[in-house]
Amino acid sequence: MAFKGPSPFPKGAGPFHSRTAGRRRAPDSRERGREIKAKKAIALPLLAGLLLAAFACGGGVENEATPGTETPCPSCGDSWVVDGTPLPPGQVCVPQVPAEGQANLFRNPGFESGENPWCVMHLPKFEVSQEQSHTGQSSALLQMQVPAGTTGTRVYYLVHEVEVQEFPELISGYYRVEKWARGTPRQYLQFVVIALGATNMPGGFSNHQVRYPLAGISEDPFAISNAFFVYIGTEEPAAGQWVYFERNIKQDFQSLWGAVPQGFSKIRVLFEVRFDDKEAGAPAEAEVYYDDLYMGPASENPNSPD
Ligand SMILES: [Ca+2]
Repeated sequence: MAFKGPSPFPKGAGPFHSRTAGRRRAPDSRERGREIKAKKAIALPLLAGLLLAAFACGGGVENEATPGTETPCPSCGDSWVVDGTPLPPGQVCVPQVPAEGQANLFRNPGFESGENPWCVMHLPKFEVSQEQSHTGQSSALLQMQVPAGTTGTRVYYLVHEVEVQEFPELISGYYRVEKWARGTPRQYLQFVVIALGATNMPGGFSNHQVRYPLAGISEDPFAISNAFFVYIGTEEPAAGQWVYFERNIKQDFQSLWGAVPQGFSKIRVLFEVRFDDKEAGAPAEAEVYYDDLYMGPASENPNSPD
Protein backbone atom coordinates (compact mmCIF):
# COMPACT_ATOMS: atom_id res chain seq x y z
CA MET A 1 0.00 0.00 0.00
CA ALA A 2 1.53 3.24 -1.05
CA PHE A 3 0.36 5.28 1.91
CA LYS A 4 0.40 2.93 4.81
CA GLY A 5 0.49 4.60 8.18
CA PRO A 6 1.02 8.25 9.00
CA SER A 7 2.30 10.69 6.46
CA PRO A 8 6.06 10.81 6.39
CA PHE A 9 5.94 14.56 6.16
CA PRO A 10 6.11 16.74 9.27
CA LYS A 11 3.01 18.79 9.92
CA GLY A 12 2.99 21.74 7.59
CA ALA A 13 6.23 20.76 5.92
CA GLY A 14 5.29 18.26 3.28
CA PRO A 15 3.04 18.20 0.30
CA PHE A 16 0.31 16.29 2.14
CA HIS A 17 0.00 19.08 4.60
CA SER A 18 0.45 22.09 2.40
CA ARG A 19 -2.14 24.54 3.59
CA THR A 20 -3.85 26.16 0.67
CA ALA A 21 -7.03 27.38 2.23
CA GLY A 22 -5.62 28.74 5.47
CA ARG A 23 -7.75 30.29 8.12
CA ARG A 24 -10.66 32.42 7.20
CA ARG A 25 -13.79 33.75 8.71
CA ALA A 26 -16.96 31.86 8.15
CA PRO A 27 -19.22 33.67 5.71
CA ASP A 28 -22.26 33.14 7.88
CA SER A 29 -22.63 35.38 10.91
CA ARG A 30 -23.72 32.44 13.03
CA GLU A 31 -20.41 30.85 12.39
CA ARG A 32 -18.29 33.92 12.88
CA GLY A 33 -15.45 33.24 15.19
CA ARG A 34 -15.42 29.55 14.67
CA GLU A 35 -12.07 28.24 13.77
CA ILE A 36 -11.96 26.99 10.27
CA LYS A 37 -9.09 25.05 9.00
CA ALA A 38 -8.98 23.38 5.71
CA LYS A 39 -6.27 21.46 4.10
CA LYS A 40 -5.87 20.40 0.60
CA ALA A 41 -3.89 17.23 0.47
CA ILE A 42 -3.28 17.00 -3.21
CA ALA A 43 0.34 16.70 -4.17
CA LEU A 44 0.78 16.73 -7.85
CA PRO A 45 4.16 15.00 -7.80
CA LEU A 46 2.54 12.17 -5.91
CA LEU A 47 -0.77 12.15 -7.71
CA ALA A 48 0.05 9.01 -9.61
CA GLY A 49 0.85 7.27 -6.36
CA LEU A 50 -2.35 8.45 -4.76
CA LEU A 51 -4.43 7.20 -7.59
CA LEU A 52 -2.62 3.92 -7.44
CA ALA A 53 -3.27 3.74 -3.70
CA ALA A 54 -6.95 4.49 -4.16
CA PHE A 55 -7.19 1.82 -6.80
CA ALA A 56 -5.31 -0.68 -4.69
CA CYS A 57 -7.63 0.03 -1.78
CA GLY A 58 -10.64 -0.85 -3.80
CA GLY A 59 -11.32 2.82 -4.36
CA GLY A 60 -13.12 2.22 -7.61
CA VAL A 61 -16.02 4.42 -8.37
CA GLU A 62 -16.95 5.29 -4.83
CA ASN A 63 -13.64 5.06 -3.03
CA GLU A 64 -14.83 2.21 -0.90
CA ALA A 65 -12.57 -0.44 0.47
CA THR A 66 -13.43 -3.98 1.31
CA PRO A 67 -14.43 -4.26 4.96
CA GLY A 68 -12.22 -6.61 6.85
CA THR A 69 -8.95 -5.54 5.31
CA GLU A 70 -6.12 -5.30 7.78
CA THR A 71 -4.02 -3.02 5.68
CA PRO A 72 -4.35 0.62 6.67
CA CYS A 73 -5.77 2.64 3.84
CA PRO A 74 -6.26 6.27 4.85
CA SER A 75 -7.24 7.36 1.38
CA CYS A 76 -10.12 4.92 1.29
CA GLY A 77 -12.31 7.20 3.34
CA ASP A 78 -15.36 6.25 5.29
CA SER A 79 -15.92 2.70 4.25
CA TRP A 80 -12.65 1.39 5.51
CA VAL A 81 -12.87 -0.27 8.90
CA VAL A 82 -10.68 -2.86 10.51
CA ASP A 83 -13.41 -5.30 11.28
CA GLY A 84 -16.74 -3.77 10.38
CA THR A 85 -19.22 -6.43 9.45
CA PRO A 86 -20.42 -6.31 5.85
CA LEU A 87 -24.10 -5.82 5.25
CA PRO A 88 -26.17 -8.81 4.22
CA PRO A 89 -26.52 -9.12 0.43
CA GLY A 90 -29.07 -6.77 -1.02
CA GLN A 91 -28.89 -4.25 1.79
CA VAL A 92 -27.46 -1.21 0.13
CA CYS A 93 -28.00 2.50 0.28
CA VAL A 94 -30.57 3.54 -2.27
CA PRO A 95 -30.22 7.08 -3.62
CA GLN A 96 -33.34 9.08 -2.93
CA VAL A 97 -35.17 11.42 -5.25
CA PRO A 98 -36.24 14.23 -2.91
CA ALA A 99 -39.91 14.69 -2.21
CA GLU A 100 -41.51 17.14 -4.59
CA GLY A 101 -42.32 20.47 -3.05
CA GLN A 102 -40.09 19.87 -0.05
CA ALA A 103 -37.09 22.10 0.55
CA ASN A 104 -35.34 19.43 2.60
CA LEU A 105 -33.55 16.95 0.35
CA PHE A 106 -33.38 14.49 3.24
CA ARG A 107 -36.41 12.29 3.63
CA ASN A 108 -37.46 11.43 7.18
CA PRO A 109 -35.05 14.09 8.51
CA GLY A 110 -36.23 13.79 12.11
CA PHE A 111 -36.42 9.98 12.25
CA GLU A 112 -40.08 10.11 13.18
CA SER A 113 -40.83 7.49 10.50
CA GLY A 114 -38.19 5.00 11.57
CA GLU A 115 -34.84 4.45 9.92
CA ASN A 116 -35.65 4.53 6.22
CA PRO A 117 -34.27 5.76 3.93
CA TRP A 118 -31.23 6.40 6.10
CA CYS A 119 -28.74 3.60 5.62
CA VAL A 120 -25.30 2.29 6.47
CA MET A 121 -22.53 0.64 4.48
CA HIS A 122 -21.39 -1.78 7.14
CA LEU A 123 -22.70 -2.98 10.46
CA PRO A 124 -23.45 -2.08 13.16
CA LYS A 125 -26.46 -0.12 12.07
CA PHE A 126 -27.58 3.02 13.82
CA GLU A 127 -30.70 2.86 15.95
CA VAL A 128 -33.78 5.01 15.91
CA SER A 129 -34.15 5.95 19.55
CA GLN A 130 -36.82 7.54 21.67
CA GLU A 131 -34.41 8.20 24.50
CA GLN A 132 -33.59 11.64 23.13
CA SER A 133 -35.14 13.87 20.52
CA HIS A 134 -34.58 17.45 19.48
CA THR A 135 -38.09 17.64 18.10
CA GLY A 136 -40.73 14.96 17.87
CA GLN A 137 -40.20 11.65 19.60
CA SER A 138 -37.21 10.11 17.89
CA SER A 139 -33.63 10.62 16.81
CA ALA A 140 -30.82 8.53 15.34
CA LEU A 141 -28.43 6.99 17.85
CA LEU A 142 -24.86 5.89 17.18
CA GLN A 143 -23.37 3.73 19.89
CA MET A 144 -19.64 3.15 20.02
CA GLN A 145 -18.27 0.87 22.68
CA VAL A 146 -14.96 -0.83 22.11
CA PRO A 147 -12.59 -2.24 24.72
CA ALA A 148 -9.15 -0.92 25.55
CA GLY A 149 -7.41 -3.47 23.41
CA THR A 150 -9.13 -2.50 20.16
CA THR A 151 -6.87 -0.90 17.60
CA GLY A 152 -7.28 0.77 14.22
CA THR A 153 -10.32 2.52 12.79
CA ARG A 154 -14.03 2.21 13.52
CA VAL A 155 -16.78 4.24 11.88
CA TYR A 156 -20.37 4.46 13.13
CA TYR A 157 -22.66 6.41 10.89
CA LEU A 158 -25.94 7.07 9.25
CA VAL A 159 -25.94 7.79 5.56
CA HIS A 160 -28.29 9.46 3.11
CA GLU A 161 -27.85 9.54 -0.65
CA VAL A 162 -29.77 11.85 -2.95
CA GLU A 163 -30.17 12.18 -6.69
CA VAL A 164 -30.52 15.84 -7.55
CA GLN A 165 -29.62 18.03 -10.48
CA GLU A 166 -28.16 20.94 -8.57
CA PHE A 167 -25.62 20.77 -5.80
CA PRO A 168 -27.28 21.55 -2.45
CA GLU A 169 -26.57 24.78 -0.64
CA LEU A 170 -26.80 24.20 3.10
CA ILE A 171 -26.61 21.39 5.63
CA SER A 172 -27.82 21.92 9.17
CA GLY A 173 -28.89 19.82 12.11
CA TYR A 174 -28.34 18.93 15.72
CA TYR A 175 -26.17 16.44 17.53
CA ARG A 176 -26.18 15.39 21.14
CA VAL A 177 -23.50 13.45 22.98
CA GLU A 178 -24.62 11.55 26.06
CA LYS A 179 -21.50 9.53 26.63
CA TRP A 180 -17.92 10.21 25.68
CA ALA A 181 -14.89 8.23 26.79
CA ARG A 182 -11.87 9.01 24.70
CA GLY A 183 -9.90 6.00 23.63
CA THR A 184 -7.56 7.74 21.21
CA PRO A 185 -6.60 11.30 20.23
CA ARG A 186 -8.32 10.75 16.88
CA GLN A 187 -11.84 10.18 18.18
CA TYR A 188 -14.41 12.60 16.81
CA LEU A 189 -17.81 13.43 15.35
CA GLN A 190 -18.17 14.68 11.83
CA PHE A 191 -20.37 14.87 8.82
CA VAL A 192 -19.06 14.27 5.32
CA VAL A 193 -20.37 15.46 1.97
CA ILE A 194 -19.36 13.50 -1.12
CA ALA A 195 -20.14 14.32 -4.73
CA LEU A 196 -19.79 11.18 -6.82
CA GLY A 197 -18.95 11.25 -10.49
CA ALA A 198 -18.88 15.02 -10.90
CA THR A 199 -17.80 16.02 -14.38
CA ASN A 200 -16.27 19.41 -13.67
CA MET A 201 -14.03 18.81 -10.68
CA PRO A 202 -10.22 18.80 -10.55
CA GLY A 203 -7.79 16.08 -9.60
CA GLY A 204 -9.12 13.19 -11.59
CA PHE A 205 -10.95 11.75 -8.59
CA SER A 206 -14.07 9.64 -8.87
CA ASN A 207 -15.53 11.47 -5.88
CA HIS A 208 -14.87 14.80 -4.21
CA GLN A 209 -15.39 15.32 -0.50
CA VAL A 210 -15.51 17.94 2.21
CA ARG A 211 -15.32 16.50 5.71
CA TYR A 212 -16.65 18.52 8.63
CA PRO A 213 -15.40 17.51 12.08
CA LEU A 214 -17.98 18.66 14.61
CA ALA A 215 -16.00 17.94 17.77
CA GLY A 216 -13.09 15.97 19.11
CA ILE A 217 -10.14 16.75 16.82
CA SER A 218 -8.30 19.85 15.66
CA GLU A 219 -5.98 18.30 13.11
CA ASP A 220 -6.62 16.14 10.08
CA PRO A 221 -6.86 12.55 11.29
CA PHE A 222 -5.17 11.18 8.18
CA ALA A 223 -4.03 12.20 4.74
CA ILE A 224 -6.72 11.88 2.11
CA SER A 225 -6.23 13.04 -1.41
CA ASN A 226 -9.81 13.72 -2.46
CA ALA A 227 -11.07 15.63 0.59
CA PHE A 228 -10.74 18.85 2.52
CA PHE A 229 -11.36 19.11 6.24
CA VAL A 230 -13.37 22.05 7.53
CA TYR A 231 -13.51 22.24 11.31
CA ILE A 232 -16.84 23.31 12.71
CA GLY A 233 -15.72 22.43 16.22
CA THR A 234 -12.41 21.25 17.60
CA GLU A 235 -13.11 20.79 21.31
CA GLU A 236 -14.35 17.84 23.25
CA PRO A 237 -18.07 17.44 22.63
CA ALA A 238 -20.37 19.01 25.18
CA ALA A 239 -22.32 16.29 26.95
CA GLY A 240 -26.06 16.26 27.55
CA GLN A 241 -27.18 19.04 25.23
CA TRP A 242 -28.29 19.44 21.65
CA VAL A 243 -25.70 21.30 19.60
CA TYR A 244 -26.66 23.09 16.41
CA PHE A 245 -24.46 23.01 13.33
CA GLU A 246 -24.72 24.34 9.82
CA ARG A 247 -22.48 24.90 6.82
CA ASN A 248 -22.95 26.30 3.39
CA ILE A 249 -21.55 23.31 1.54
CA LYS A 250 -21.99 24.93 -1.85
CA GLN A 251 -19.74 27.81 -0.83
CA ASP A 252 -17.25 25.39 0.70
CA PHE A 253 -16.92 23.31 -2.45
CA GLN A 254 -16.54 26.48 -4.48
CA SER A 255 -13.85 27.97 -2.25
CA LEU A 256 -11.94 24.77 -1.48
CA TRP A 257 -12.24 22.75 -4.67
CA GLY A 258 -12.61 25.73 -6.96
CA ALA A 259 -15.97 24.67 -8.34
CA VAL A 260 -19.46 23.61 -7.37
CA PRO A 261 -19.90 20.00 -8.49
CA GLN A 262 -21.89 19.44 -11.65
CA GLY A 263 -22.95 16.33 -13.53
CA PHE A 264 -22.62 14.13 -10.44
CA SER A 265 -24.52 10.86 -10.16
CA LYS A 266 -25.48 11.40 -6.53
CA ILE A 267 -24.61 13.18 -3.31
CA ARG A 268 -23.76 11.09 -0.28
CA VAL A 269 -23.90 12.57 3.21
CA LEU A 270 -22.62 10.74 6.27
CA PHE A 271 -23.13 11.70 9.93
CA GLU A 272 -20.59 9.90 12.05
CA VAL A 273 -18.81 9.17 15.27
CA ARG A 274 -15.52 7.39 14.76
CA PHE A 275 -11.88 6.94 15.59
CA ASP A 276 -8.79 6.42 13.47
CA ASP A 277 -5.48 4.77 14.24
CA LYS A 278 -6.38 3.79 17.77
CA GLU A 279 -3.72 2.02 19.76
CA ALA A 280 -4.38 -0.41 22.57
CA GLY A 281 -4.69 1.32 25.94
CA ALA A 282 -8.10 2.80 26.68
CA PRO A 283 -11.70 1.95 25.79
CA ALA A 284 -13.41 4.18 23.23
CA GLU A 285 -17.04 4.87 24.03
CA ALA A 286 -19.64 7.30 22.77
CA GLU A 287 -23.37 7.69 22.46
CA VAL A 288 -24.21 10.25 19.81
CA TYR A 289 -27.65 11.33 18.67
CA TYR A 290 -28.51 13.21 15.48
CA ASP A 291 -31.86 14.83 14.78
CA ASP A 292 -33.55 17.39 12.53
CA LEU A 293 -31.08 17.07 9.69
CA TYR A 294 -31.53 19.40 6.75
CA MET A 295 -30.00 19.79 3.31
CA GLY A 296 -31.39 22.37 0.93
CA PRO A 297 -31.62 26.08 0.25
CA ALA A 298 -30.27 28.31 3.01
CA SER A 299 -33.40 30.44 2.82
CA GLU A 300 -35.54 27.42 3.71
CA ASN A 301 -33.44 26.19 6.63
CA PRO A 302 -35.92 25.15 9.32
CA ASN A 303 -33.27 24.91 12.01
CA SER A 304 -31.81 27.72 14.02
CA PRO A 305 -29.38 27.98 16.92
CA ASP A 306 -30.94 27.45 20.33
CA1 LIG B 1 -36.90 13.77 15.76
